[in-house]
Amino acid sequence: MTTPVNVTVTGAAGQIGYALLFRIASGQLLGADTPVKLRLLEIPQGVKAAEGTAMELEDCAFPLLAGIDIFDDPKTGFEGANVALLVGARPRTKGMERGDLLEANGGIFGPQGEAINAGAADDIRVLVVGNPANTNALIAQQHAPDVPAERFTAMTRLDHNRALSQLAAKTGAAVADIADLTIWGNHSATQYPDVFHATVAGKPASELVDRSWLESDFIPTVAKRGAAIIEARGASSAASAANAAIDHVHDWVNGTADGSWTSAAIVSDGSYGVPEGLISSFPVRAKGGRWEIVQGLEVNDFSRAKIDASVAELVEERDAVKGLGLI
Ligand code: NAX
Repeated sequence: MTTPVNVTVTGAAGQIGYALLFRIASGQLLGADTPVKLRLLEIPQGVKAAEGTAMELEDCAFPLLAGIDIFDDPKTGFEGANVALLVGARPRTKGMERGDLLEANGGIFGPQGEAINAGAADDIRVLVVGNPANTNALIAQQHAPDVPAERFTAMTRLDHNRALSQLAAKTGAAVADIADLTIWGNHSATQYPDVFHATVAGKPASELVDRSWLESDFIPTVAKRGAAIIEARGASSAASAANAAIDHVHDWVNGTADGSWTSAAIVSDGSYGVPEGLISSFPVRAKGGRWEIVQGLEVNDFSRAKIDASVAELVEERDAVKGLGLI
């Protein structure tokens, strides 16, 4: 049997964790030939529930699941990790200012970055799901100076998938017929879902939908979909978030399909005017286990303004965490 891949999942007892772990253990994250060892990291209050989930994972008798360990200390939780899914985060509670939220999450993602730096495997790949995902990823990355910066990413794949689905519904096409859609910027209400390079069954999407639909329907629907799910379900997106995390890591490790691209928040190299070092969403392809930003796309004035607004928010968040001494 091939050596199992160690996958650390934080927030393992949460609702995304519950939707995620069974899919990882069944082989959907890394492929049907790759055994996995799960390392569940929780806070002490979450350990008992994580133990319950571990019992259920055992009861599935997944052939690819080579072991499950549970931790409440990041130092041990990330030891030997090849893939880390950072899902657990401090949610915003009533009356909490943005600075308090960033500080509380700095207290989580700083030490987790240090633990990754100290103990993870050389090929560690990190996906941050817990919000504010882009800035949490930046904090973790800044605390892991020995890990190549490109190994820290944040999730905008759920936004990407939501955009695919909305565009398919509007044009009457199948999701599989849509290519080259992009989410730019922050995983927040300022994100910019861009259809100007997208095609629907080979036709430019911009010829099939008009500007007013884009502005007053598509963009706000995608950006506010999380709130709409909470309103309808009484709880935030869980299975769709877990699905997007699977898509992100699966593509990162195995490569994106030939031709088309997807969206992921990765460390900027300065492309498209996004300041170097920010973790911002781009059009990306994965090849040989690395994300590459799709280069050379023309950015029209409408897109430029939207990208700039979302990137400005990321700059503000970065400056705020810098000001708080978190990076
Ligand atoms: P839950 O509240 O159900 O679960 C979070 C779990 O994390 C809890 O079990 C908690 O004990 C644990 N936890 C908290 N601090 C921890 C720490 N320091 N170490 C380890 N575990 C810790 O939240 P859930 O619905 O699972 O959502 C998790 C995160 O995903 C939230 O921050 C949420 O905002 C974020 N989301 C991000 C999305 C994205 O597209 N990037 C979409 C879905 C989701 O909203």
